[in-house]
Amino acid sequence: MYNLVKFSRITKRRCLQTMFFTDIQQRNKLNGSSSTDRVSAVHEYTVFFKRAGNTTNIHTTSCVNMTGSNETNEKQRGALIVLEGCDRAGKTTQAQKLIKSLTDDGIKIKFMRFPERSTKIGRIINQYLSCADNLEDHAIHLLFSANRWELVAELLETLKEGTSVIIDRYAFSGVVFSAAKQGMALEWCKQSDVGLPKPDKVLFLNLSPEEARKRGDFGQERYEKEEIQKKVHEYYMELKDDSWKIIDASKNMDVVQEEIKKECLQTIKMTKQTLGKLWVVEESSE
Ligand code: Z5A
Ligand code: MG
Repeated sequence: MYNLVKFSRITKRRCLQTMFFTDIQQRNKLNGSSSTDRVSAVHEYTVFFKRAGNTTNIHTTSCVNMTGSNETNEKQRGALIVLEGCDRAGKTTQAQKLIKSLTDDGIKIKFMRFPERSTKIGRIINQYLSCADNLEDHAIHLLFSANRWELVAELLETLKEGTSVIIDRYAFSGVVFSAAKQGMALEWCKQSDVGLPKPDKVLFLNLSPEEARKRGDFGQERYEKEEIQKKVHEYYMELKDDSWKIIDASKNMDVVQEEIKKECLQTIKMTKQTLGKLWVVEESSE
């Protein structure tokens, strides 16, 4: 009886191992990387089995299993990558270049941005940003947040089908621009975005307000003032965690692009199946 159980466990493990390698090799092919990239395959396999062998410790509240199952041949989800940074740091320019370059390389990739001004909520935000309308500080903060929540289903669906998403600004912008105002605490500002999909990587394009001023159109919209930008930078640094990478955005556009692309490819390659939830503390199910 013991031998039978042992045998079936080993057999099961071997089957899973074969399926897992095949899956990774297929993904590598799609991503344009070498199908013999065994080092990363072995790494992913090890991480996977550490988890699978310890299922009681997998926390359920702080991450989203993209398939809703624990089958091993599940489709690899896309990576969620966010570009953040102060005004005129080059987020939109870099995001667009990146989308083109990754698409040309055959990688499934989609562009999103916040605020997304084309929705009903987005149109109100646009009126506010262009100073055509005024809104109470807490109210506009919640609208920025609602603008993200209204697109979460679309975002999750895209990731689930294996397409990576590059987002130009996200909840971090929401928090820092509101917190830079009088009487709005950073912790309060985070609350409405708690539980959003957590980015696998945040690329922070770092540029001083002095450098930003030299770039086009600075000062046209509501927050484009130097003292606000300085506070915004401070708050960004308070939100920074291990998933952030600071990029020097004062360099030449192509140099910046090269660094960003390298980070994205690495993130796409190493993306785990479970997607975290933003600012949700991990809880063990024990
Ligand atoms: N906001 C908020 O309050 N709450 C929220 O929840 C969210 C946002 C999501 C509008 O956002 C405002 O909304 C924003 C935060 C607030 N306010 N501010 N400040 P937006 O994303 O729509 O803002 P934008 O109008 O697109 O500006 P931006 O994002 O700050 O700029 P950017 O995308 O970082 O820069 P860019 O448009 O790519 O480049 C700017 C110029 O610099 C352009 O002429 C480029 O050609 C040039 N450029 C770019 N890179 C370089 C390099 N490397 N060298 C030289 N020149 C360069
Ligand atoms: Mg932009």
